[in-house]
Amino acid sequence: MSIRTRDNIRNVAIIAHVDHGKTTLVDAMLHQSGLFRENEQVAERVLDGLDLEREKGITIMAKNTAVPYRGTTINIVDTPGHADFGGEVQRILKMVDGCLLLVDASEGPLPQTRYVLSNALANGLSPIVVINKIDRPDARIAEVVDEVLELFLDLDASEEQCDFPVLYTVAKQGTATTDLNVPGTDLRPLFNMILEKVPAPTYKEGHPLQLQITTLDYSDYLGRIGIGRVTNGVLNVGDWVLMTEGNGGEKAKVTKLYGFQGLKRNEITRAEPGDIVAIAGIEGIHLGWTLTDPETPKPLSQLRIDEPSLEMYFSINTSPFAGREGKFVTSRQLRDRLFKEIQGNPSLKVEVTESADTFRVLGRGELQFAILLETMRREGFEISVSKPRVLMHRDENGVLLEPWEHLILDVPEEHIGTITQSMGPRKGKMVKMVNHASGWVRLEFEVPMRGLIGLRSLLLVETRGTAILNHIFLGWRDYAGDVPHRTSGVLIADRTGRANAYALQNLQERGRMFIAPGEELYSGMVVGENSRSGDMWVNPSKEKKLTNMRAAGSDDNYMLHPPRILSLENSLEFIAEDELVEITPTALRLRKRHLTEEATRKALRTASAS
Ligand SMILES: Nc1nc2c(ncn2[C@@H]2O[C@H](COP(=O)(O)OP(=O)(O)OP(=O)(O)O)[C@@H](O)[C@H]2O)c(=O)[nH]1
Ligand SMILES: [Mg+2]
Repeated sequence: MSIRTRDNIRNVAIIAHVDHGKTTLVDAMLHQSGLFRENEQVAERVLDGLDLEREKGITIMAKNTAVPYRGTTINIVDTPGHADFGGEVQRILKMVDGCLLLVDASEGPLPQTRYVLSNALANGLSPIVVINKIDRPDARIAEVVDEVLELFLDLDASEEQCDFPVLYTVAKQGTATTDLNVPGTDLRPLFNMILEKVPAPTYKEGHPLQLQITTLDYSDYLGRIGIGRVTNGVLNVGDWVLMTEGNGGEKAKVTKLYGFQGLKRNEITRAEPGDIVAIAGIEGIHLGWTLTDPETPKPLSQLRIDEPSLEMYFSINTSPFAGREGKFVTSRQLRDRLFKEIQGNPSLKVEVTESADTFRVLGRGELQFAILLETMRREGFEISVSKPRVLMHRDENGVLLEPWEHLILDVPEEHIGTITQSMGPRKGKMVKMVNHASGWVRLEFEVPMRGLIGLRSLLLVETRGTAILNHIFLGWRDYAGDVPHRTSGVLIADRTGRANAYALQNLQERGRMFIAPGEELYSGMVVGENSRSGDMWVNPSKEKKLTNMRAAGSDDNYMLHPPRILSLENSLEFIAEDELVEITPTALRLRKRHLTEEATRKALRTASAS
């Protein structure tokens, strides 16, 4: 079979560490390709279309788009930069023939840069290096280019890969240049570089169909959608295909096929080699499966999906306030929602448990869980969840292993001492320290994943908001021993009632309160953090004794500290093993698993006896 090339197509992925400007660059590419009308209003970072993506300013799901340039279709895949979504990048790279490796001109390569680059190199891609944000006053362009080269060498890139082309960009202004002495005026140098350096797709003439599903999407209207690239062969609407992972598989008829153009998906009737397409209407379509010819099946090699490293238990809301604030409160609804989630989100796993009300959810990181929970509460769910727990396993010799992470911390010099002190009990080992001679240092640690839980909030306090934390999965290594979690106890409401200022004024001497006067409480609800260790059951609705002299509360001036409001992520980090976060569309409450002091004590006794 002779090899053919589709000269008028380029398939390229944009990869980088979180926030280095991928989505902004795609924005500019879309704008400059003439896809939008002159006066069309287009949102900034338009591809980050999910509500949570816009609010958090991060990309959660990879997205496909395509722009025309000088008679060529450039298919672009924007990928998420956050480590929790790294698995997605790994698969996306199977769809493309080249990639843009973006690096922030000031931050330089960070852990996720390393991760995405190593995956690109492993797929045999020769990245184009894009040094972005060269407009930053603290840009250190030449140094960053050197650091990128070092990273390539460190990752055993081939000579050809190390000889990468470099572009300098300001994605925000939509400019690129190959020469720092000549300021960019638009993105033409980038488009030209893509045409020149990214190989056009090739295929074997006459080869049977091969199309591997590398991302999934879901729409209420179309159901499950599989996205992938035609590697070989042709796919027509109406064709019967075999969907297979290797041996066996199922036959299916392709009824709906879409191509990408700008932000739209257009219905098409035929897809050819090199095309990236979306397929709807096949219920059982699976990630990683190849769609191939039923007569001469030629499945592509299997996709590797990173194993989950965290588990959490999701249950229906069992607090006394259950059903007050949400629309979806039954275990059936929770179950259906979770199983629908894994249809489009392969990096999560859901398992049933002995209790019909509780599901075990496995994933890659806390952010991933927080995003799912936030999405669900907005849809109207009430859920209670346990503390995320790091998974461990034993190797073939019975040695206990746990996930370790590579942590990079950028902080002002004066905080080195505080940081090393915080890392000790968390079993972090410093492996590198670089002084940028700018007053800032970069500290690198290897630390068990358990030691990272709660670290971000702690360091932000200790370094007065300056610390920048980045981490990435390192591998399964020996169990590091005990890592202390929260050392303080909590204050817990001992009865149902309404918090009042008089009671809170007294309680705030014992710790930091999470609630304000007027808030409704139930027995077992966590209302504050105890400044000492150990839990304390308290009465936040205790009324002031009425005296003959004047009515209670009327003209008292209470000096209350503002309550500490925990975000969802903070709540997940904060709770202890015997506590839960109650999540409803309008409230986040912390609670004890058992709602009375007696039951909590009893559970503790049973646990320590067993
Ligand atoms: N100064 C400056 N800021 C930029 C530039 N490009 C992007 N930014 C800003 O950097 C931030 C992150 O940009 P995004 O495009 O969301 O980054 P991303 O790489 O898509 O982030 P994730 O998808 O979450 O990994 C935004 O606030 C952008 O406005 C640039 O060239 N110069
Ligand atoms: Mg993005």
